[in-house]
Amino acid sequence: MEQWIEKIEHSRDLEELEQIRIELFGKKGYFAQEFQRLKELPDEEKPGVAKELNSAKNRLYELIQRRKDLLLAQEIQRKMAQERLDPSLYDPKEFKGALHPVTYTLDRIIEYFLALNYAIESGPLVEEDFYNFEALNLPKHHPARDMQDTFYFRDGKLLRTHTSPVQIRTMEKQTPPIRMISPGPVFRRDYDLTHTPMFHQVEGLMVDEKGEVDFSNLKYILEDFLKYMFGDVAVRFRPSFFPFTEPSAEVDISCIFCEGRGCRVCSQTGWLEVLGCGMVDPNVFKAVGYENVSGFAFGLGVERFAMLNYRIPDLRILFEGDLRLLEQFR
Ligand code: 2U9
Repeated sequence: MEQWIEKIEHSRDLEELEQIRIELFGKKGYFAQEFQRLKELPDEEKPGVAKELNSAKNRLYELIQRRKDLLLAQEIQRKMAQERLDPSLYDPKEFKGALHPVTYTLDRIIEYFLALNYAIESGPLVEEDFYNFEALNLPKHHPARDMQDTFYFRDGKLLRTHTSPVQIRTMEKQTPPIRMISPGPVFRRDYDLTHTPMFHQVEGLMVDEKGEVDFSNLKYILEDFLKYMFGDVAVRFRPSFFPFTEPSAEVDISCIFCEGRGCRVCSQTGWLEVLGCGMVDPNVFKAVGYENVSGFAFGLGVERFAMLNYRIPDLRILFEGDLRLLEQFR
């Protein structure tokens, strides 16, 4: 008896304790054998020995249970120290989950363009230099390539820095007219308060016979789209430059926080930049073998739209995986 108690108290882990339990209570274990031997005893001794055996059995059983609880607690402690398990995580029975605000925003953007019969296209995240840069009027050593820092693989492939390669691939496969958007993740070597190495873009492209698509079409669509997304806002186009569009523009909406009066979010300007756009550069059409066409293109960052739409003050909140964010989107 004392031996068994000692063995139990000195067991170092749950596995060792389980071995002891089997030795004691298993089919061929200590108690099974002792109860077998009971049969051979003279009848008058049987009740006394049986009583003793039963009480020893109960005591050892109790000790094993207590030791098991202790070892389990120690194991959890050790695992928590090792794995940095967060014991404050939500109880899945209480929290049913929700879609991420970026998903809601993406869905809403896609909904708008689906209603206008735009096709939704997608493509590889690991891209070739040609589709990500060359075909977009960004030849090697072009200074504009420095505008975005790129994740390169050793074989020369790269993580796409925009979804524009999807438009190139679509134009290669199809003939005009083209009316499409390309939503999806993009990657840039950038990490600070307002940039993350991965974010989501939606880009759009419309191509038809020369003269059929012009800047006024682009202006109309984007103004309508921005009012659909942000409500009753003013929209303005500012001249800008992108290698893949000419002419190019950046698009602002009147600040949704101060209604254009000037505040911290809009840096007292009354305007928030939300889009880039322009007429597709002839060199881009040349790269895909298109002739006698014209087209417009635009691009936007989905995280930025989500932050403005849901008044999320800090980009990092979207990437932390804190369920308290999702709880607000059920
Ligand atoms: C093809 C031809 C032209 C896509 C365009 C922008 C302007 C633009 C930025 C918005 C915020 C990127 O996510 S962001 O940082 N985009 O300003 N994008 S025109 O032009 C194209 C694309 C594909 C074949």
